[in-house]
Amino acid sequence: MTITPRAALTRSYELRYGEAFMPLCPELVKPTPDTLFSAPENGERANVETRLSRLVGYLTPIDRFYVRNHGATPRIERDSWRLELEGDGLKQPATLDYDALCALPRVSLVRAVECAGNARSFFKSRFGHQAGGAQWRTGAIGVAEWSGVRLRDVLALAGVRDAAVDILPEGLDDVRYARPLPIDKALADDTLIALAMNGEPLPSDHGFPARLIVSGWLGAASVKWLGRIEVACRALHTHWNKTEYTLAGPSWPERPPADGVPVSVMPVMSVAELDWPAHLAAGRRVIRGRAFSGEARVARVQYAVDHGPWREAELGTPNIAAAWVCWSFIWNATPGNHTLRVRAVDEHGQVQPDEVEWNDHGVLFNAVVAHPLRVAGY
Ligand SMILES: Nc1nc2c(c(=O)[nH]1)N[C@H]1C(S)=C(S)[C@@H](COP(=O)(O)O)O[C@H]1N2
Ligand SMILES: [Mo]
Repeated sequence: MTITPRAALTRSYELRYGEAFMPLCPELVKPTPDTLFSAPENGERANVETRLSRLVGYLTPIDRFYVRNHGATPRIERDSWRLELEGDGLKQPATLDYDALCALPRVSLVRAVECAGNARSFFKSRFGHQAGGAQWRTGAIGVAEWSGVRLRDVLALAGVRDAAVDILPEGLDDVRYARPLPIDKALADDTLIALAMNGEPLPSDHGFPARLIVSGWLGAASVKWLGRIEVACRALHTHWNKTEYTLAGPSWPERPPADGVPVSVMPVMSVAELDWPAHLAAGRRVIRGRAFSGEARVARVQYAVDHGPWREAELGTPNIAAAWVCWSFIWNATPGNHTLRVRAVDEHGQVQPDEVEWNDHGVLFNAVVAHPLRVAGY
């Protein structure tokens, strides 16, 4: 299989965007101008978060969808790409090319991908010290329409044994990123191998030619640049379910060989489509945002400005489970400094808490935050 050196790609973007084009993130292929993205502190070199104030429409456009990579984006040729299926959980191994995937029934789903570490930077503001990893604000989430094939249909080509326990999807990036997934979730109706995003072939940074989409789970489950899937009749462990993407620390149990509880479903959470701090002009403003909750649908969103009462925000359409819902309210902005609090409640009654417990890797922060609003005078 051919993997083009990244330098060659950067050059083609330079041609397209001109010499003056300065990417925020040199390890990525798509342009990441700082008008659309910000780079989290401690975020290595290949991570950019969405500026939520630049969202338009229900879906996150590709040009502003956050990227979380453990290394540089690899460039993979579609024609020489292969997906290897192997392991004692399969009746026989199989090798598929791109056309073999395309021949399977097509499925399109609107789904969120959210990093388990989204909002990690708030651990520092609450506890006084940083939790390990990229210091995301709240922009490590996006919602796209993913089209592809069911992982179940792909695995069926090799035959899954009843005794199968875990699968290990592996990426073709330098680090060979690979996080195990329980077989039940792997075989779920809405677990996909995506080949397209928002109607376009998957962009390189988002996993071209094929990536997993694991609905409602942490982004780390949705392995990009898929090259191999092992299916095993035993529990599988890698760095990414043992010592990263776990709830670990004094308040959490160890689950040997993991240092804590491996993260699966994402919690209920809301974000405002505002800069941090937000700068607004005084007068009647529409304040907007998004709310989401793992595999569930959001039922209500409430907001409070300064020390005012909680009020109901208006929810938009669509409201898709395991994606998000747009919310809004009208606020009469008066000059000065204000704070906005927002909390979402999902269809199962899960509500954003006021506080979360510390965890060492800084995952699953979903507490209500006080968003600073600066309103200029008339
Ligand atoms: N092969 C591979 N897949 C990966 C990663 C990676 O570094 N390598 N990062 C994971 C993490 S931690 C997240 S949050 C999502 C991010 O998806 P995105 O970059 O398309 O937004 O991809 C996941 N899949
Ligand atoms: Mo992530």
